Amino acid sequence: MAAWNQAGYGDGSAEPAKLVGNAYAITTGAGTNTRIFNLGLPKAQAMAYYKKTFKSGDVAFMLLEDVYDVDATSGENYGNLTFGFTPNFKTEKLKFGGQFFFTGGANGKTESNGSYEKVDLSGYMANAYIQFTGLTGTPLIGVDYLSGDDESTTDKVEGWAPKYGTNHKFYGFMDYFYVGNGHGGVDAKSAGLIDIYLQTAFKLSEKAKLVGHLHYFSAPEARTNATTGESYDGYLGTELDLVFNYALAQGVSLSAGYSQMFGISDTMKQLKFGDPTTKIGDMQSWGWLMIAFTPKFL
Ligand SMILES: [Ca+2]
Repeated sequence: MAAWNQAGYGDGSAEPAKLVGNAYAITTGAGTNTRIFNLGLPKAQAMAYYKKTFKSGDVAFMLLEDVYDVDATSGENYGNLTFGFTPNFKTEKLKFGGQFFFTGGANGKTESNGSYEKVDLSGYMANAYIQFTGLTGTPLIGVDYLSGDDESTTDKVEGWAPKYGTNHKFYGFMDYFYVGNGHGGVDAKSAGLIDIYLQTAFKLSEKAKLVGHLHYFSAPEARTNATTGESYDGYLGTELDLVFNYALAQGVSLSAGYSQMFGISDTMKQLKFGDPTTKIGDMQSWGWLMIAFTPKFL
């Protein structure tokens, strides 16, 4: 069986991984890369999902197991299991609920003298939110807690990381966390995240809507500076996301967004750069413009 892109990216660079026989062989072009689409590649995956809807809400349960090969030839593998549930409730003027997930098993492997040791993983996340649907702007207040890796236990990973690209939807549109570079480590090896947020949406007219999100970020785990030995944890920064939507015509809408990160702390710099004295610009912001055309064919 061949992977879809055996010939490479089309720009001459090698594709990061190829399916050979029953395993993804690792190629080493510019460096070892076992990732495609910036996702880890499980060899096998099992999932179970059950959702029960009732009059005043719903609750969903999910189980997900990922199994990875340790290499292309040995047949050995390691895996981890994620399970949890998502309850949601609503009344006439309120919505509230949360998410609770745990991942346990192995985060990866280390190799010495041709034998593999699995690295223990046990991380969790919890979310709780309440939305006042009867108020102007339908304000939603929530908190996300993602466990971070304890840097003092190097033989195991205690962090929790979102899987399979759901990252952009959460933890701010600027994607500071779990999307691009790590924060005190990558994915489950990061310092974790506490995100306290307020979400609002104002209908300005029949055609126009303004969405505003505010995030207050902090880190549950500390990271030690390699040079000074000083430890950094707690508050990271405050992000404001604004999105303006306008319906131009039937099936055509214009969206414009602006986001800014305020009050970046020494802890954020330690987590991002490994150095709290790093100088960065005062304005950490981005803006975007999008025209969406969604025709109805039937
Ligand atoms: Ca650890």
